[in-house]
Amino acid sequence: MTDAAPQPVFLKDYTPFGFLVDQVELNVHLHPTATRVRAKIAFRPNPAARDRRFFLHGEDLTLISAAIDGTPVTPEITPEGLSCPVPEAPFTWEAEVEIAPAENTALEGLYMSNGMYCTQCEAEGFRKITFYPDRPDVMAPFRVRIDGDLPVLLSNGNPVAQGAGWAEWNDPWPKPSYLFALVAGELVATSDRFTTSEGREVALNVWVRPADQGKADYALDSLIRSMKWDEEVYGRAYDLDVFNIVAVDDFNMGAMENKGLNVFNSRYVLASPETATDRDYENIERIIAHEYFHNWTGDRITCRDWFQLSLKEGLTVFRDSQFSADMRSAAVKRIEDVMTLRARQFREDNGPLAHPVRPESYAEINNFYTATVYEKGAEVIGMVRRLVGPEGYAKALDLYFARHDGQACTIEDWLQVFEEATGRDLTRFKRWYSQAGTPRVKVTEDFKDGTYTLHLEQKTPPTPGQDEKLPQVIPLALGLLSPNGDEVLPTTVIELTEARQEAVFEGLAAKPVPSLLRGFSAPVILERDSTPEERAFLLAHDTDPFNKWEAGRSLAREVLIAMVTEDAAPAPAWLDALAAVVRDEALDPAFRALALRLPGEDELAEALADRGAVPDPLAIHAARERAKTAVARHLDPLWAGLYAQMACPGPYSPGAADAGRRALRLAALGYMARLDGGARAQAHFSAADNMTDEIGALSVLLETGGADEALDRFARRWGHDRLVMDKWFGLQATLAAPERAVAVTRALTEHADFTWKNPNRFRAVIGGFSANAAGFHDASGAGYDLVADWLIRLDAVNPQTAARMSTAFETWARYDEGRREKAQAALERIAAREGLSRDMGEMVGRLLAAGRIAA
Ligand code: 0A1
Ligand code: ZN
Repeated sequence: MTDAAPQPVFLKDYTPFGFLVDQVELNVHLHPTATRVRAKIAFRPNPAARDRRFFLHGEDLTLISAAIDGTPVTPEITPEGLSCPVPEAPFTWEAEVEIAPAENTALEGLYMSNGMYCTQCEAEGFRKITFYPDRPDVMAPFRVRIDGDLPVLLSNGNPVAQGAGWAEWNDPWPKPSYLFALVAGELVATSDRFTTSEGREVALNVWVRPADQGKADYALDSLIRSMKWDEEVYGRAYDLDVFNIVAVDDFNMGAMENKGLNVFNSRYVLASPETATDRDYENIERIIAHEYFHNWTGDRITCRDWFQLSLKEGLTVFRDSQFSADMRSAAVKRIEDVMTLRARQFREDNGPLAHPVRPESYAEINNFYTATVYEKGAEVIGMVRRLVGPEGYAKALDLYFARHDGQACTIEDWLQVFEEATGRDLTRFKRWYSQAGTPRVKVTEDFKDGTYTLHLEQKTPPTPGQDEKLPQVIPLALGLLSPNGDEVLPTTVIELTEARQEAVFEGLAAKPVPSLLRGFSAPVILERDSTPEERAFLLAHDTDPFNKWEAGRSLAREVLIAMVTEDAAPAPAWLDALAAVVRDEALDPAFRALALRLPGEDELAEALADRGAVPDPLAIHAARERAKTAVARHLDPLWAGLYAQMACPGPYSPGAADAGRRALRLAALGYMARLDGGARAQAHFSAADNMTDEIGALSVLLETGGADEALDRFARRWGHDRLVMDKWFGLQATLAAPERAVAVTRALTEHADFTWKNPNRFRAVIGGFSANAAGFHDASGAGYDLVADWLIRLDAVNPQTAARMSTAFETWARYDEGRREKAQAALERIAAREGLSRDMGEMVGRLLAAGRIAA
């Protein structure tokens, strides 16, 4: 290992940088292996700082020359950066460095992707472009000149001037270096214009490679809707003359909010009905909105340090969720968000990688772009909004933008505007930022003489480094239903603040059925003994769409657990309740499709572990298969009608209404395949005129067997399209039967088109396989070894993506001793590697340490 115990950075150690930057001028002369970057930076002493040591971050840079106020200097250089004596007055720093973007496989800093140059600077990539105080609290205007033999040369801000082989850009808004971007390539734009509420004319461009021309319309349309929405809902207008979006094939994450020049993973830009699924369209809309919204929540107001990451990410995820809810079905969006939260964030919070929304230390910040910082961070904002109400929220946000525009802020600044705007004390609420783990709320009840009492107890389990937990402030939205199904108490929010509390409801004629945690009003786990009859009753009668779905989901979970642990038959009450939902034409098809989706294998494993059992991945897989077949049989009379009824007339539209119909139709197709041997799915596959139907039918065939021919046809048809082929690779790894999964995945890694250095392709295969619970947790340990081998291989070229993928091992400690031993051995093998990255070193260290405690 390079660094067995990488030096952690602590939140408590924050100190401001000793200097302010008034202006940055960059001149980038592009060359694949010898790009020259000249920087001229105006520094002056920071009156708010005591420490005046002049240290500039810099990694993998060859320094050609350096000067202060025109006089050459010879700084002291380490692998992390340089230092040198400087005047005690304002001064100009100049440096020229050389870098090799074509050799940059880590995809941080300036790199190349298919002949185009692009940058990724968040979190700490700018230091690979030039020497700089690469920290978010140093904000400056940037002026950039690019020289390069490519037709399109882009950077942040407004274009100043351009000629053959050069272009100049000026970004007047002070920004931290992580928002710097540069793109150069042979690109074509899909363009439009937008006039802001402030009367500014903005040129909008979505840049793609010529071969992808024609696939950017939906991204552009999503951008325009996002701009309008942010003006209408948050009063935020755009602030430059151009807004550029670029699609790139090699990208570590989803997209990046660089000021005025968003860079996107091409999978979140490119779409046509033939190549993109409904889910892809939905993701494009959401991520375009997310990056655009960052212009205010991230760029204009940024983070003081990386511990405050959720200040911009939690808030921006919250905003993009509101946007998606407005564009589509709010109920369906909420259900999908909660499914993701539980699958990713609850899993994180309950395992060795648990950390607070605002972490207190890290070795590598790239490891903290997590579901906790993003999704739990968004839930925390949703709770604040629930506590202060929509008007209080709007007032606080106005104050936030007015007071902090142009600043690098903290969670304290954020909470302070709520306290001032609403008069509410958030001292206790702030624990949501510092305490890791998912609170459990245990509910018991009694009913006497018309009085119904809920006894509520909350407890947060220990997480690594945090044994003792304090009670959280939990907004609990609830309603009460009378036994005949009428709502006797409409949605009411009660606030839990103590470890134990009661809520009393008087004057009731009969014992009500409670509908608790409506709309999933807080990211907690509700524990309450409930009968299948009561769940079926709520599934039929609850007026809250989230809880209606939740009732069905928890019913399904209980049934499946009984099937695993007691080898029980699927409960008829569940099958009947499901049939009633599917038959109910008053319900949104998208909702009905969600109701037909069974809890995943990982969710069941988690539920079992939670009850003190050791989950058996194969038994879970088998029970789930049996349950699906039982559903198929029980609802057999419904499928054909549903399949016919949900066909979409007219040309493909990615909107929520048609997407919901397709989802329900494909769900029906999936169940039908268990009865007709896949005949209808084969026909559906052959007749498909859009990717949703094509890949939907292919998934059905993969699950039920008999997909070989369809796979071949698909590959012949789409072999030229990287994004479509990612789906082909991913599905096979994810859906392979447990006993074949390792072999199938290994074969995929041997495929000529397994271009593993491309993060999307690596994620499709290795990430897809890791999501195949029964395959990955194969008792032989072969799944662990396969993933470990590939993590080791990728770590040497792309530490960031490799480290993210190590979360495959997040749940290893919940399994039996045999599996634990093998998983631990695989992790130890990674940890022992010579030259392991800091990213991977930290992840594997955390995975192992907490696992050993649990073991
Ligand atoms: N800020 C971006 C995501 C992002 C984060 C880190 C990156 O590299 C380490 C790249 C992108 C967002 O929230 O969309
Ligand atoms: Zn973001």
